[in-house]
Amino acid sequence: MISSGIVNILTSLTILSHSSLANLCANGWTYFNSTLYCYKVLSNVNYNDALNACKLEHNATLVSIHSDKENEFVNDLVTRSIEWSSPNLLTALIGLHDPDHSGQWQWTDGSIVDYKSWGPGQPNGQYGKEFCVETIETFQSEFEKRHHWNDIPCDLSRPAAVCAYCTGSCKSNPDETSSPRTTAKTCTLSQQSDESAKKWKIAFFILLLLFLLLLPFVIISARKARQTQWLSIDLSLLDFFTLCGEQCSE
Ligand SMILES: [Ca+2]
Repeated sequence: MISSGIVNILTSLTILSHSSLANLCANGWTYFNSTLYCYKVLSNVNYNDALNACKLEHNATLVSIHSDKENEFVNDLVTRSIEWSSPNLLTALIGLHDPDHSGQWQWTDGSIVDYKSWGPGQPNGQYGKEFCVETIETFQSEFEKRHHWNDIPCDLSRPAAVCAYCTGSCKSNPDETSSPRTTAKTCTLSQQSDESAKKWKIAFFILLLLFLLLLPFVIISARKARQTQWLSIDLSLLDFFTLCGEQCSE
């Protein structure tokens, strides 16, 4: 019983701590704890409109993707956010582009291009004017799905686009004018978030300490209560026989 109580306290504090972190994102944005970024899906936009719309909220930009895990998260978020008749045609703009038309792909947030997930035969630069990128979650079967990127014309409107912003602070601000860009996509919790996490830890240890300090008193009180109960029963029996006297034996 005691161990289950401790587990319940730990579970509650963990849930509260996680919900506290999730609330770091503004309303309508989704937190991803692997990157500490908040993500939001826009609908029916081209590259420039999406970029401007992202920037209006929290100075966000189109998402940069740096791992299979993040790629999967982004595509799943798009699928969950946009109702579309055919999932294989639900595509979303991401922040990869070729602004110089030189074949050197860059992320709009200035982070280094250290991960790619091009589909078969892509980027193909069709008609020599595909300088922006969409991602698409293709379903090979009920149990198999793949995430593919495809270069497209920047003025082409797509069903979705994904914005992202760091919940805390980036390690270094990307220099929009530098070339090539070498900034890693790193996001650390802000000082305010760090302080919040520290407060939760302190509260947890105080509660745990109080629990452990009070535990002996609880056990002693429980034992005393049990002894008092037995004593009361004994005295009641004694009183019963004392008061009844001869009448009870009749
Ligand atoms: Ca293409």
